[in-house]
Amino acid sequence: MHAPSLPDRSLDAYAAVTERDRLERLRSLAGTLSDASVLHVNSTATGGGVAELLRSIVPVCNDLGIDTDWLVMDADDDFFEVTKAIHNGLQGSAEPLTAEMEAIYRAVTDRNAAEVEKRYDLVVAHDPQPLGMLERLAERLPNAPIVWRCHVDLTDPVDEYLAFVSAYADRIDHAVFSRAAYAAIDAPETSVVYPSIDPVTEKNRALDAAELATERDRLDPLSFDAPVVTQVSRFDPWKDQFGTLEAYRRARETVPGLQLVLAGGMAGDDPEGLELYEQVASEAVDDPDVHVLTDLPDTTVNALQRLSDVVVQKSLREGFGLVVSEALWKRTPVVGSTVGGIPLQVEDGRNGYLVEPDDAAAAGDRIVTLFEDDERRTEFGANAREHVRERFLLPRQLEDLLGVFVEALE
Ligand code: UPG
Repeated sequence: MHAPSLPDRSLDAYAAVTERDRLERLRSLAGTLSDASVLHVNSTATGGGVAELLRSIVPVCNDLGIDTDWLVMDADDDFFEVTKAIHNGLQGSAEPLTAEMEAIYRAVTDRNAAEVEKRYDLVVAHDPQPLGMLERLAERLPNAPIVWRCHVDLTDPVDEYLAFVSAYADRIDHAVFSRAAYAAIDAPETSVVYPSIDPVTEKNRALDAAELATERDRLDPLSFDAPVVTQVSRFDPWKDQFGTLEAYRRARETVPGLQLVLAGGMAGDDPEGLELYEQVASEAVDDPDVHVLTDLPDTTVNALQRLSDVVVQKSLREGFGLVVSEALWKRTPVVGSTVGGIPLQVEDGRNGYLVEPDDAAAAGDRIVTLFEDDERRTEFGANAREHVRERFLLPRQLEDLLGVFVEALE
């Protein structure tokens, strides 16, 4: 296990975007938790939504006086192949779970659990990767309740994988899902906590004109003088980059000069990423207006989400989809699919449009609708900002999460 290095963060930084009552409630919850030491465990420090959340939650909790650590599992590709199959199985894609896979999973999770030395009062395990650690952790820390936070879309899981996770249910004291519809695992207590974006990070802070100009140059030959539609996603089959390509091709018939950006990274715990990136890049190689970009710095992702005319998130499954709120916060309307957490964020006809996940043609048509009317795009952008301000910023998520911690410790 290793601890990622983290930035300093102060709750005061959120005062401008958070009602005073919420800040007070947060301080009061933190006061209740001031004697507790909390451990978060997940399987990657970079590249992906869970790491993105923990990079903000952990330092702000420490600033609030809650002694909070984040440890990342040490594992190899064999383990991540297994856990990606589990992730895919929970989201509905069946690949048999073999005895060999289970043995790899057990060995790595046991080894990581043995490395936890400090005494914690509460353990928060994220996603399926650390579930195998829970038995040992429960033995070592018998008085520490275990919260399991599930970030995946559990709308239609494969039974075998649901059973795999459910086998750990009696080790979990409190399960946290990103939507009520996902609560398919019968833990003693369950809660729903919507994820959120952090408005003060490099990814989401305001950029001034000079910074935007620098980022425009960095993104050359992409031109923001012509129309741009963007998807920012890990290269992962659930994110459906091929569907977005199809939607772009359709929209381009009506929007002259339309460009498409497919920006993506590879999360450290996702072995499928490189292969899919290569397939997407090769599919796009003959079209100079499709820009497949990898490993962009956060400031560049920020500028890209801000400068694009439309953002697309045509996922086939999506636990929540931080990239949707990231774009909406920057006043960029989103064409998203009606799956998982996307409809919580995209209000059809107010800040973007929703389409069926298998309907690339409809996505293309909605991109066109947004390009037909500049005023509507601006109005949607203003609505988008307010929707995220009210629901999907870090202080709201923290209040919900600390509420779960207080309940788990009661
Ligand atoms: N990102 C980059 N650069 C890239 C690609 C992605 O910085 O090239 C970032 C992106 O800006 C965002 C994060 O990576 O901050 C991706 O998060 P998200 O869109 O939420 O997707 P996942 O990585 O798939 O995250 C998982 C779930 C997702 C959920 C999240 C937190 O699949 O649905 O919102 O966990 O619960």
